[in-house]
Amino acid sequence: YWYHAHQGLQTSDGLVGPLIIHSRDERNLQQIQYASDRVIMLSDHYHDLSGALARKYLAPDMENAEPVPDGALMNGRAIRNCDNLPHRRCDNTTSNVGLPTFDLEPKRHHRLRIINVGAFAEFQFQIDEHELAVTEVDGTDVRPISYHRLNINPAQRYSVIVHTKSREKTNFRVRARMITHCFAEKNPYMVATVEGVLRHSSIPNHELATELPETIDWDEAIGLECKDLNTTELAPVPVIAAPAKPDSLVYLRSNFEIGAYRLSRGKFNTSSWHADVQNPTLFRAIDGLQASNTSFDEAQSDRSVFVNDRAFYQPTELVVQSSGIKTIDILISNFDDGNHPYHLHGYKFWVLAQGHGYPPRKSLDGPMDLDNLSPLYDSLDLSNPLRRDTASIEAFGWALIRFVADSAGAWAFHCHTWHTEAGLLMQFLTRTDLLVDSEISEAHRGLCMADRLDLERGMGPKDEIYYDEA
Ligand SMILES: [Cu+2]
Repeated sequence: YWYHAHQGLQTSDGLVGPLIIHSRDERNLQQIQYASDRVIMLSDHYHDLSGALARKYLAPDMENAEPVPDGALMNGRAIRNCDNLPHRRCDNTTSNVGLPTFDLEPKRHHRLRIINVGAFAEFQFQIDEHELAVTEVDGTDVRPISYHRLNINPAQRYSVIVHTKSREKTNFRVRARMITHCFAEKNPYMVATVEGVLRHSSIPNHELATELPETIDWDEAIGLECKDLNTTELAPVPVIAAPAKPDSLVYLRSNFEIGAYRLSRGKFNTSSWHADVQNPTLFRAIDGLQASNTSFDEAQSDRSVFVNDRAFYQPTELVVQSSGIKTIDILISNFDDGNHPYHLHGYKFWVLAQGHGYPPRKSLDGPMDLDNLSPLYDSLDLSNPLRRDTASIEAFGWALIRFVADSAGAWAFHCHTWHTEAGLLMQFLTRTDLLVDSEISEAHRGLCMADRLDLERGMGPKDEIYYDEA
């Protein structure tokens, strides 16, 4: 796992770090035993702070042209030649700081935990002349499958096992390339690949490598499309079958639309999220449930999992409410030309199916319900699908995911990129039967009663600031 800021895109400014939780059962769940355990964080890197970039990104006529990174970092490190950045305050006197360097004992297996902590770019990661056996996906241990290159989208995590076989060489190039085809514009200052060095070395060496070794790249074509690694072959350990049927299917059309003032905003169905910093949905829900406020009554819907548009203002707060333990399917169709790594807070979901175009269904103009989608549902293999918390929907693609809503809270479901700031977020308000007995601490209430301007510091810009520009 990893921790990061969730106010605006402060993640992009470096407020991130790994959070590694060791299972007591790790030695059994991981099917290749390893001698060492390392973290490699990959990140796109912007030479401007997220606040300035977000203001420009969300301005009129930008049509969702996301900020294009200036470079990439491996564990926060990369070397740039300042001669190529004449417009920046930058000099080459610190260019001897060393490359990202990983010393691994020879003739052993080693676990590398790859985390994409960036704001937008998908990476393709590789170590020359070393296969990567994937053994963990977003905290789920899986049976090892080897890849030459690993595609990883923002917020996703993969563990890979590498074997430091004895060879004539000891130093190998580690490459992490951003897939630049998904960038909206050309950035003439961008360096799309960050490179490091893997050293087979049995003695700890505190000197970082300063030169990139000439080692052999894989000869397959490099990836150009932004989409998830094909994970259908990855089988979790232990086996957990998905529930046979959902209690409810939530269909989300994910899209960017240009609205008033020529502002392009991300939408789930007809909703584009705007947080009310002083009145979080969770507080309103707990207070409302405790006061038996009828706007939280399930009786307002004939379904046990429903969009609560009485307690929440649907155009800016799409909240799906449920009580008791419910199995919820989310079918997302992506109607734009960008890739979206969707992340669900608080739960892991089963990735049941992903595809391009529309999901298979009986009637092309029929509703997106279980009956019309029976060709899709009949084709699912529920025996042991991959469980993860961040799955991408490729451009003009779709995905079907399933989770068991058994934990009380207001859980965000959002695209883990700049698009969150454009409104591509909704929430699942789950286990209202337990939430009614929850308590909000005075400290939490006090935090939300702070001055609105203070609370909004670091958040993305509001639409209102653009009205004069439009
Ligand atoms: Cu997105």
